Amino acid sequence: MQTWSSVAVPRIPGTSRPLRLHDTATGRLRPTAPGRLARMYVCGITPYDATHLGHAATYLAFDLVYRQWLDAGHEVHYVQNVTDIDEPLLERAERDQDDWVVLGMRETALFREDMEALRVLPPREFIGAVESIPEIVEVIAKLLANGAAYRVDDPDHPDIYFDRAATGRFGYESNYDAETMAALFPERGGDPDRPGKRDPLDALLWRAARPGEPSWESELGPGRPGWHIECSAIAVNRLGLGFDVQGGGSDLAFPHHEFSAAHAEALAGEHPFARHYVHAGMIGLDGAKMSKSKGNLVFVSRLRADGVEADAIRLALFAGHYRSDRAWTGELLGAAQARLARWREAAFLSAGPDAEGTVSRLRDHLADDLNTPKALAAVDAWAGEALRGRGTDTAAPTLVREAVDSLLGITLQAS
Ligand code: 5CA
Ligand code: ZN
Repeated sequence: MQTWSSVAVPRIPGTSRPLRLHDTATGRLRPTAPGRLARMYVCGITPYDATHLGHAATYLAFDLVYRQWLDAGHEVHYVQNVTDIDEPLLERAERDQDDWVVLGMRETALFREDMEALRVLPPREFIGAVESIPEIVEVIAKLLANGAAYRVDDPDHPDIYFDRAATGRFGYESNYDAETMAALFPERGGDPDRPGKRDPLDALLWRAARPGEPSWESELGPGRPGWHIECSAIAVNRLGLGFDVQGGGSDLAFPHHEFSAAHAEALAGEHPFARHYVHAGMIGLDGAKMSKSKGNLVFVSRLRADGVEADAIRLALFAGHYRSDRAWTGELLGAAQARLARWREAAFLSAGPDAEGTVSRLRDHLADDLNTPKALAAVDAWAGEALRGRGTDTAAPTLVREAVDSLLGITLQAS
C-alpha cells in the first residue's frame, strides 16, 4: 500500500542516549539495543471508521520511539499493517450497505491524512492484509506441514487453527494466567466454543469460505486469513525474527501479540519473535475506553476540521505517560494549547537561558521509557525562565525549537 509522506527531522548537537523501554514479556524496563538498522513493527488500523485519539496516542508513542532511535544515529525499518479484511470491517459494511473494499480504502486514506497532519513519521512499508494473502497462505501451509496447525473435522467449513501448545512457550509475551486468557480471548475476536478445536484458545489461521463472505482461492482451499497470522507473516517476512520492537495498544497484548509471536516462532523454530513487546495505554472518554464499538470517539479529523493544531494534540497526549490509561478531556486540550502558546512565545525570543542542559534533560527523560511528562516539564522550566527575561544566549531559542521538533515532533511554528 502507499504509505504517507515524511517530515524532516533536525539533527541536534550533543550526545544521544540509548533508549530504554518497558517490555511486556519480561515486565521490565530494558534497553533497546538495535544494530545500525533498528527494526520496528506496529500493528495498524482496521479501517472501518475514522482514526480516533486512542489510535493517534498509540501511533504517537511509537513515533517517539522512532525519533529517539534516529537521534541515537540508527536507521529505522518501520513496518505497519492495515487489517483491510476482518470481521469488524465486514460487519460495518453490511450495517451501512457499503462495499467493504471501498469502506476500507476510504478509511485508510483518511488515516494517512491524519498521520500526515500529526507529522507522524511514516512506516517504510505499509502493508495491507489483502495484498499479503499469498505470503500468509505460504506461512499457514508451512505450519500445517510442521504440525503446528491443524484443520478441524468439518467438511462444510474446514477451517485451520493453530495449536497453541506448538511452541511450548505460549503465554510468555502477555504473562496472563489461564483465567484472564479465557476471559479476554472471546472478547477480542477468539472463538473458544468452535467444535473440533484441540484447545478452546487455539487461534484461527484460515477461515474456509462461507456463502456471502469474501474469500480467496489458495492451496489451503478458498477462504481468508485469521487476524494474528496476518501480522506475524507481514512482520517476519520484512524484518526477520528477533526484530527490536513489536508495538501496539495494551488491548493487543493478548491474544493478538501472543499468537503473532507463537505463529512465527513455531514456523522458524526460533525465539523470540520480537526483543521488546511494547504496549501503549488506552485513551478513554467519559469513563470508558475509546473504541469504535462503543462509539465514544473523538476523531483526529474532527479536531483538524475544528482548527486544532497537531502540536496541541501531541502536547495533550504527551502530558500523560504513554503506558498509562488516561482520559481525553476538553481541559487537557485547553492546557496543551496554553502550554504550546508559552513554548512558542519563548522559542521566538531573541535570547534565553543556555539550553544545553534542557536538551540533555529532554533526552534523558525520553530515553527513560518515553517519560514525556518529565520531558515536557523540562521545556516548561526553560520557557518559564526565558519568558521572565532571564538569559542572554541568542542560540538557545533555536536549539530548543530544534530539539522539540526532533525529539517530540512538535514544530513550534508560529500559527
Ligand atoms: N488492526 C488491528 C491491529 S493488527 C487493530 O487493533 N486495529 S484498531 O484499529 O482496532 O486499532 C489500531 C491501534 O490503535 C492498535 O494498536 C490498538 O491497540 C490501538 N488502540 C485502539 N483503541 C485505542 C485506545 N482507546 N487507546 C489507545 N490505543 C488504542
Ligand atoms: Zn496486528
